[in-house]
Amino acid sequence: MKRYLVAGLCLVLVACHTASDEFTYLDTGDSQVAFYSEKKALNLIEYPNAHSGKFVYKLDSVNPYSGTFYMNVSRIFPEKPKKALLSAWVLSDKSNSNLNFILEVRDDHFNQKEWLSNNAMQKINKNNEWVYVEFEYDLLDNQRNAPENYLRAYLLNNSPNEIYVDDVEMRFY
Ligand SMILES: [Ca+2]
Repeated sequence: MKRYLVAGLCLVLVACHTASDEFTYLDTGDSQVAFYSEKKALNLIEYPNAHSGKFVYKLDSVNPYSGTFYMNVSRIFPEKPKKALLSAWVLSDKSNSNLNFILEVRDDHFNQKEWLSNNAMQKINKNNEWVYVEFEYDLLDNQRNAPENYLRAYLLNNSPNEIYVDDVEMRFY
């Protein structure tokens, strides 16, 4: 158990170059394949019905955030990405939950330029089953893809109910 926890908490950036014009960053919560994060995630838990592997993020009122993607635009992509797609697999009681997908645009002094929030509950049509949810962001708007910018992306549970999240992915193209 402890060995798995250590592996799960070892947050290492892994980029997957899936096509000539696309970069993907995947956080399975399970091993070295995880987002870069400025701090350790305290809410990775072993879950019998994980979407992948053994670990998922448990978002509740104590730890409402998933792992955070956080990267300078100039490092994300060889050329300026035009769009970003934030996706995840979500398991919740849809009637009582409030999950948001967040993209922040920050400058090189960590000042927030934009905070973009999308409510995912309209896309979650099953109770307590894994559902795939995605939101696309236009990075050409407001010069979000300027090389000096930083992008932060994560999921935020705004309800007191437990929501489980697995395989959070940021894709740029
Ligand atoms: Ca997993």
